[in-house]
Order: sequence, then C-alpha cells, then structure tokens
Amino acid sequence: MKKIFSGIRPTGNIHIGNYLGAINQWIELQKTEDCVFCIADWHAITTPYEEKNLRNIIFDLTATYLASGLDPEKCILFVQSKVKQHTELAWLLGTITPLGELQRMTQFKDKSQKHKEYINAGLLNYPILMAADILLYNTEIVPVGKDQVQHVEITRNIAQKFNNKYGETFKIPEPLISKEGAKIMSLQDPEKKMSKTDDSKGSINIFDTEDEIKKKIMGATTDSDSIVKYDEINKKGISNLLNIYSLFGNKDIKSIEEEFEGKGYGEFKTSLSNLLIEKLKPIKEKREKISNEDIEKILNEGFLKAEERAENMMKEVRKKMGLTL
Ligand code: ATP
Ligand code: LTN
Repeated sequence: MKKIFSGIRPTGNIHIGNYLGAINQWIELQKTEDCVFCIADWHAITTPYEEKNLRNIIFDLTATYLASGLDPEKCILFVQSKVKQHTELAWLLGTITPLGELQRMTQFKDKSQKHKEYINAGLLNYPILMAADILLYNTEIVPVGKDQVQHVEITRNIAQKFNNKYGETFKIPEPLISKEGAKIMSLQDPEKKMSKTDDSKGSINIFDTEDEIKKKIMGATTDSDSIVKYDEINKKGISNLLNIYSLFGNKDIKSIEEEFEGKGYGEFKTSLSNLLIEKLKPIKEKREKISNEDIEKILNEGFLKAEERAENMMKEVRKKMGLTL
C-alpha cells in the first residue's frame, strides 16, 4: 500500500474544480492505498477570513467530503490545527528553507497581489507548513490539482535537504495530477482557474441549486462562432465546458463534439446543465443525511490516528536535530 496525503483549505464552498482535480482522485485512491486527508485550516487563515464562520466551513467541508464518497473506514480524515506536530515540524523545516524559494512561489505572488492589504509572513511560509503536513506522514504520493505541484516540488527539496543534513528521515513525495481534471477554468474568465474565493458566477459549487447551475452554465463565457469544438488556444471557454462534460459524462471529447455537430452552444449548454444536475444530485442527497454529531465523531477519530503517526515521526526528527532535552 502506498502512503497518500492531501489537503484542502476550508475557504468556502467546494466547486467542481476541487471535485475533479482533487477529491475524485482521493475517492479512487482510498480503495487501495493508505490515505490521510486533512482540512488545512491553518492554511486557510493566511488569506482574509471570518473567524466566526471557520468552524461551520470546516464542518461543511467534511460533510462534502463524506457525501462525495470519502469513507472514514478507508482513510484518515482530520483537521490540521488539532495536530500540533504540524506547526512544530513547520518551524524546524523553516530553518533549512531558503527565503528566495518561498518568494518565487506562484501562489504567494498571486495571493499577495490579490490581497495587498494582507501580505503576511504566514502566506510566505505557507509551503513550509504544507511540507510539514506531507512529510509527517511518510507520504509517497500527493494527489493535487496542477496549481499545487510547485508546492510539492518545494516539499521534495526541503525533504532532500533535511535528509542530507541530518540523515535519512523523510521519503521524497511525488505529486499525482489527474490528467484532464487538473485545471478546471472559471466559467466567467476561462484564462483563470475556477477558485473558491474568486467570483461566485465563475464556479459551480457541489451544492448549487438546479437554477444556479443552469444560470451559471448558460451564462458561461464562450466565443461567438457557436461551433462545439475543442481548441484550447482559440476557444478556451467552450474547451473548458467540453472538458467538464467529458469528465462528468464519462465520454471522450471527440464523441461529444460529434453529438453536438451543427447544434450550437445553447443546446450544448442545456445538456451540460442537465448532466451536472443529475450527477450532483446524489451528493446533495447524501449530504442531507450527515449530522454534525457524525462529523464530530469522524474528525475526532481521525485526529487520534493522525496524531499518533505525526508524533512518531516527530520523535525521530527531534532526535536527528539534537532537540532531545
Ligand atoms: P482558494 O480560492 O481558497 O485558493 P481553491 O478553489 O484554489 O481555493 P484549494 O483549497 O486551494 O481550492 O484546493 C483544493 C484542491 O483542489 C487542490 O488539490 C487544488 O489543486 C485543487 N483545485 C483547486 N482549484 C482547481 C481547479 N480549478 N481545477 C482543478 N483542481 C483544482
Ligand atoms: N495548499 C493546498 C492545501 C493543502 C495540501 C496540503 C495539499 C494543505 N496541505 C498537503 C496537499 C498536501 C491547496 O490546495 N491550496
């Protein structure tokens, strides 16, 4: 069994990009591998957030995971801030991470551009905490969307550096990216990735109502020639919709193009809305059956299992670094 680790920030509603890029892979992996998944609340607070909502968002995110098919019998699911070893290891790894590498990270540049009033050291150190998350669990594979690959690469550098300096300790993890779902683009601006914290019209959330889904798909930005054809350079909007259609409908893009030959965007978009409504319905129904008590119990059990593994790793790290008093 391979050791898998991944996380997601509790920053808002889960959208189909998160689902296709990350969660969907996790659901597959839990069937055969040793999986640990965390709700990265310490990462979430590096960008503006409402403290009174955080707990609800964490509960909601957990419920979304469970409704989408994550099974607490088959994986460990926990909240990052419960396991204090993550901050301890992040501090230690910070002492061997070059400042220049952190400043070069695309996400740091993007998010500090977006939140000019809130450029904090936590945002810069974000990848160190993510490295700690991953390395604490002897991780071999990190399933993420494309935007997070750079952070897995810096994690590899940090692990290698630690092993060279203090002796063989960490496995060197590899990113795993789902091929087509790796980057679902915003419906409003197909140049940008679909994101939880950007404009809500650009993303379809898992729990959107049927009306919301229809409105957003019908209003999605497309070019003016009305030919349903995949062309990532000149027809970004329609290509993104074709990609979503193909992933949810389990059909290859060629056959969808054939199906809609001569039919125009209106018909294609209606069909895509219906497909999304049909595919998201069972997740919504399952969500309604999950109570806060269920969630609390699952997260607590996950915390106990995660903490035990994390503490085992920390014992070794402290010893290697001479922190044994
Ligand atoms: P935020 O807007 O807060 O940055 P986000 O929508 O980018 O949030 P994250 O919590 O950062 O979501 O990401 C969770 C997981 O979903 C990561 O593995 C990330 O790579 C993946 N992911 C996020 N957006 C997309 C997308 N548009 N397409 C595919 N995968 C995505
Ligand atoms: N930074 C990630 C979330 C995250 C993560 C992790 C992903 C936090 N810790 C560890 C993989 C492994 C993001 O999606 N924004």
